[in-house]
Amino acid sequence: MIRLIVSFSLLATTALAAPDGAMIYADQCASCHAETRFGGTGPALIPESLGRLKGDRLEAVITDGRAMTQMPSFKATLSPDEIAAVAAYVSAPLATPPVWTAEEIAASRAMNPDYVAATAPVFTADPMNITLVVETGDSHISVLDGDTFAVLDRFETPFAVHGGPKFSPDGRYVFVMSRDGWVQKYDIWSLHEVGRIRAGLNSRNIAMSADGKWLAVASYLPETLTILSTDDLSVARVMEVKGRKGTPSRVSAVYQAPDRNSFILALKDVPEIWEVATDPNAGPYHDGFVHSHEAGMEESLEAEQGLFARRRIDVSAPLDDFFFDPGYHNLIGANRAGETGVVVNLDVGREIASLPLPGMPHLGSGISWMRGGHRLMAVPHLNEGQISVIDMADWSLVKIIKTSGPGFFLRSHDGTPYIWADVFTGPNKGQMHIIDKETLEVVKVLTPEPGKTVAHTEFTKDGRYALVSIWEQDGAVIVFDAATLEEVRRLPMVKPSGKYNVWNKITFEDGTSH
Ligand code: DHE
Repeated sequence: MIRLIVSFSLLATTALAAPDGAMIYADQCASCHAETRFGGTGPALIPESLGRLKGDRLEAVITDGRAMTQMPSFKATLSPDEIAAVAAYVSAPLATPPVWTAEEIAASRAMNPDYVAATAPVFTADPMNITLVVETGDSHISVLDGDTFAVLDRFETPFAVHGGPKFSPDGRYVFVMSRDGWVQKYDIWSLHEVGRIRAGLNSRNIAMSADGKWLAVASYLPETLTILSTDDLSVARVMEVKGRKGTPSRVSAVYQAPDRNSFILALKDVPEIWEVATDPNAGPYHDGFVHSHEAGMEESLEAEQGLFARRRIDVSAPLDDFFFDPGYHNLIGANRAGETGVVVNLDVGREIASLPLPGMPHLGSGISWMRGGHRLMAVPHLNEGQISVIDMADWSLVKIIKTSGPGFFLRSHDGTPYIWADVFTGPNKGQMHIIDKETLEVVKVLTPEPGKTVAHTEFTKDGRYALVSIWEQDGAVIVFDAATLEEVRRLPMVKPSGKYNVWNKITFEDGTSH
């Protein structure tokens, strides 16, 4: 009898036992996403990398798979409970904090054995007017001839490319980064990938040094700035990012400051901005700046010099999302509450002004231009249907331009009188506002594909045409005549996001984000 009861209770326990997410992961997922969950042929499955893919949305991806990728549907293999268990497992933090050292970065480097560097462009198109279209829907980049809009090549990228690709100063090579920290080097002249390396586990963006020798990779995980040699993607330096008091900090973004021969880092977790020299003759960069005349309170002034010397600039609270003035003397950063812009003068190394920018300003998408002898800058807001226009001489607010919803990207070009401003969220996400740079009035609202997200504009080298994304899986890039605002071409693309013209990028055209 006792034996019977024991057997029955064992049976009941087995029948009622919740599915084991870890075991399902090892069985079904690890071959593509790696035992470590750091990613393999599939992306990393750790909370830091999942972003907005949580709960029901994550379970839906496991259930249905992802169209046009290698992610299959598990509907027929796993029950809803098993899918929920594995989703919960990948959403939980790793038992031990992930490690990604310089050695592991170096070991991930894979150069393309088929790559042969061409001695001249293998196409007849103007190499300065090439435009890249990032197609996030199936992880590819299309290489467009900026005059004929013919697709010269379409190459595969790592999953989830984010931020602007960065071009070498001569426009020949481009570097692309994915949220999983992969950096890919592509030779535009040869239309071939050169190689790739994984610089971080969860990365934010990349920046190119003014001399084209170094590429910096900002990461959340680990909390590092990785500096690669652009030549062969080898690791030049991995800087652990820790505040003055030793607190580790994620790097929100790294920016290239060509006029200063440096990288500027936005730090997420400590009230500091870092400047890292890309000039071997730099310095001394004063690091510690705490000094008081009270007895015993004086602290020594540390100094670094030479290549990759680091300077700390103290700010009152962590700042994100930077916009720079021409010459890179000042930056504007957004405070965490998303209500204020803070101006930091990089020459003197301190905050000099603040301005009201309520509604989550997206300073990284800011642009600037000259109007009546004044340099103005315009910034969209992620939470408000408005664009703030600021006079960069005295940081005063010139105007708030109302739009039909919150926007993400702003673009213009020296060769056009207009700013193109999208609406990224809400019922009007299909609208593109055309704003006159002189009157600051919305002169037209384009709705090329009602109901579909229409976002991100890039211009051709001469500013004659504006390329806009229909940001959908069965999307397109629409080419508009930038003067008449008429559609002239429609190129089918798979969820196209950002577009990047070689000339506009390497000349730091005013109308483009850098
Ligand atoms: Fe981006 C650029 C940060 C969400 C598409 N985004 C940038 C840059 C930063 C940034 C710091 C500038 C880097 C550069 O180009 O060197 N982005 C952030 C965020 O903090 C935010 C709000 C949240 C996050 O998850 O990271 C965010 N970004 C998004 C998206 O959801 C977008 C729309 C879709 C996607 O692909 O993830 C998106 N971000 C982009 C694009 C650029 C970008 C296309 C480059 C714009 C350009 O013209 O240069």
